[in-house]
Amino acid sequence: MSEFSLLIGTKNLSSWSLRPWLLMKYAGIEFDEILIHLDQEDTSKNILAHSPAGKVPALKHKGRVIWDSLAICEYIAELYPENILWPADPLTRAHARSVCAEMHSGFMALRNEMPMNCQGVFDYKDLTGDLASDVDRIKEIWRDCREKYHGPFLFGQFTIADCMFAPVVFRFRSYQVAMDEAAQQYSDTILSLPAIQEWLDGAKK
Ligand SMILES: N[C@@H](CCC(=O)N[C@@H](CS)C(=O)NCC(=O)O)C(=O)O
Repeated sequence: MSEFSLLIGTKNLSSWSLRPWLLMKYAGIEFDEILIHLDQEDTSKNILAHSPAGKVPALKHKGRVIWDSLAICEYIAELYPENILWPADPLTRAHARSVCAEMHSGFMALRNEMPMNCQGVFDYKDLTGDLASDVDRIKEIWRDCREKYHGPFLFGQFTIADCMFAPVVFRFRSYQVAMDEAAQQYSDTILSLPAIQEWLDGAKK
């Protein structure tokens, strides 16, 4: 049994769970997985047995619970500073935190109209209104970050920002969103990660 237990939801669907899961896998931190099946009658009860917030993900460590994807990522980054999970330069780190916060608190149209379904492939639909704005803004973030910090990840090396946007890569793939070169290259970078392939294998089960 490892010192960390990460409570996650159904891998095919749980975009918030993917974020800290990917961070811990990428950083090589061992953890036990507690899988909760979402959209079941007892989902809420099963989550509440571990976490007072009643949502996944949640991290159990040293008898305490840390909930919310971003709080878990911050905690892991603090515990393992040598893994440099945020950019080292303060201004670059502030930029990374800005795009993470933007993802964490925004893009409601994308979340509502393109829910993550890792395995799903859906008909292309014309993007209009708020959904089109969300998709354009995400592509702009990816293009801008990869140009400024020279890729292959958003801030050069892999950081928490890549965890925040990894579920969007699955969404763009499933809903066949038209990609510019930067978005395509960034998506390929994320999809080629062994941890992402491991998550996809789990999503098939
Ligand atoms: N802001 C939260 C969102 C967590 C969240 O909405 N999780 C969903 C699954 S992706 C959930 O727990 N749904 C189960 C339910 O509401 O019963 C975070 O970042 O962790």
